[in-house]
Amino acid sequence: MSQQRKHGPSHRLDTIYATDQPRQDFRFDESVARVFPDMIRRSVPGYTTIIPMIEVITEQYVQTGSHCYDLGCSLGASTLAMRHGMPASGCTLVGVDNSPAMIDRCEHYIALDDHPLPVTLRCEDILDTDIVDASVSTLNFTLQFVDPGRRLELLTRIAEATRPGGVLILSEKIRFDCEREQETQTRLHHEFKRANGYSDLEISQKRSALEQVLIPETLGEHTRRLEAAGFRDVTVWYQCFNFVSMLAFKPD
Ligand code: GEK
Repeated sequence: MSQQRKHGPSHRLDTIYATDQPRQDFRFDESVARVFPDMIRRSVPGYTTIIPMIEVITEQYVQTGSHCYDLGCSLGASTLAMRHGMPASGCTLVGVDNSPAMIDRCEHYIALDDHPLPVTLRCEDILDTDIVDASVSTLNFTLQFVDPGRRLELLTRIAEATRPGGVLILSEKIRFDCEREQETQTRLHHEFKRANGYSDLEISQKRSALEQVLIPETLGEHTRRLEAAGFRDVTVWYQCFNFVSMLAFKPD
């Protein structure tokens, strides 16, 4: 049975692109923040697997007395996963997002969660935010929205601030050098969205809204830049269609 029939239309909150509208760049505003959990779950293959794994990975690499960062935290799904992988005291957890609508709602979700570790939320650009003495940092589908010309600078700052043995969790939509693979993976991603109840109109309007805003790169480009930034042993731990999650380690 398709996801569409299983869940039924009444469970769909994200109808932002359901009606024909003039093209506008996608923005993380109030209307997106309101439906975000539904939007990301139905749009990003593997998101619902990646989130709980961020807890598992954080638990493995968090270091006593260090700081952990969720960069581009949205409503805090990845922040809460990190929190649950961290000890109750001795470390700090910081979530950063430059969308006020996201941070406002994120505060709410953090308050509803019962883990004792305090979370600091910053409404800031991740390009400007302070990053110090880190063990685990997460960019869960955020780097893709950063100006490609500034990605190396950001990753270098993260690598320099990361303790030896620490890790960056980097999840991204990717593109492929091989035209056939690009076409196959894109088609399968669109089928995933269709199976989750998005119409062809919604898929095509969202695609064009994201065109100038979400700039995907190849796995090779990501690996080379992570290494240039000071990370080593870049490891793809998850892939579903054109969505991947990598680990990048700060050498001992
Ligand atoms: C999750 N990690 O649920 N500075 C700060 N925030 C930014 C910037 C920037 N320069 N650019 C984009 N953002 C989350 C999902 S969503 C992914 C992350 C998606 C923020 C933006 O406001 C949005 O909240 C988030 O990055 C990306 O696991 O929508 O595909």
